[in-house]
Amino acid sequence: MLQLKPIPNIVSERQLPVVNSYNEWDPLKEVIVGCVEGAVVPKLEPALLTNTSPQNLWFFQKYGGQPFPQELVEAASKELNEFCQVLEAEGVTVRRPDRIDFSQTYKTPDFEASGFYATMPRDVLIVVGNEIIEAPMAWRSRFFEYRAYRSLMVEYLRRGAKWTPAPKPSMSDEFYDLEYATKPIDQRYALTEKGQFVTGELEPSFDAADIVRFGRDLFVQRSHVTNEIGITWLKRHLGDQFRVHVVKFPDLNPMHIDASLVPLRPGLALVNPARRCIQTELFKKAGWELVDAAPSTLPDNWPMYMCSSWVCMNILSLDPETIFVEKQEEPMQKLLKDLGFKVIPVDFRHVYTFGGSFHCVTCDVRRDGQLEEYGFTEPLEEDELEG
Ligand code: DAV
Repeated sequence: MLQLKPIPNIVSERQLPVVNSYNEWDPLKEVIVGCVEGAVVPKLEPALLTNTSPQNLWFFQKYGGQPFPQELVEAASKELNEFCQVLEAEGVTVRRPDRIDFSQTYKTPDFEASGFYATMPRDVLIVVGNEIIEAPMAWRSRFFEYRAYRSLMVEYLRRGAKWTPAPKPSMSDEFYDLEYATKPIDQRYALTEKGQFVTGELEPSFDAADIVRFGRDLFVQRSHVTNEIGITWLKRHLGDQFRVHVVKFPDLNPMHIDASLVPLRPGLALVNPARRCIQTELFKKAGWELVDAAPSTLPDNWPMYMCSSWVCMNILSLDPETIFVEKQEEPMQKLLKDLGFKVIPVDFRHVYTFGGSFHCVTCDVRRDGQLEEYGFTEPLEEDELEG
């Protein structure tokens, strides 16, 4: 007999579909929180090489294919577990990924790699309405990451959710611009400004964290891991019920949109003052106020191998009035309090080291809300989108 995992008790909740989330702020009911145990440093590969700054290359050269240093894992694990307790104390059902062996080397017809981690469910999973989509990510080390979430996906399927893995790219050498990936960083930056990325258009790819949800309207960025044909897949898959808009930022290198454009409640979003969204007018016309995030208080020497300290704005909303913010990010806390939010501070600096913060380490499976529009009208002017 197949052994099913016990299903958390949800009788006290208003009858919502098990998977139900349309935006980033409706009251949170169930969330997947990533795990850092078993995290393996990816071996250098084309897309990772592009996303790594020269001063961090040594880390991947030294540890690629090996577990992350134990003391980093322990410190981040403690913070993640405490965050889960805080969420549960707020009445949120917390789910965690399965433990799988990321150190195993695998070989497909196109490449060989070892794995990474199940720390950032935001990158691989996105909930749009009642559907949960597995993103076709562009790092070879992430090819099998979905396996850590498979038992959860099957459970959600059994409980009524629509579950769709998007077609994964083969990630053969032809999928990447290998010459671009090995150019010095300043040359790469100059090429990226002209619209060149390490991933080409041979097959669709996107990371779910390059998408941000505002109800009927979703905003997505072209990045080194999200290509145009990937965005086309998403648009066509979601159909007429949703509208997917491509937005641009002055810096096209950051992986993921969730330290650049972060909605807080209807009509109010954070933007990154180091890379404000080029289509600001589009948001203003829709009645949205865009507020600059406050910079991080993180010391310069803090180990950050995979993201910038702007993850200080990578918050998670418990509801439209309450936000989780890193405990030592006092300027961000003050900004949010001044905007009328209740702030729940949680220690998270050691999680930053693994490439993200509250938004990255979560996938909000169920929020209490429904499909709505928040001021954006159709059609959005093409020239607004072109910036
Ligand atoms: O600024 O490095 C981090 C976003 C992680 N999901 C940055 C973007």
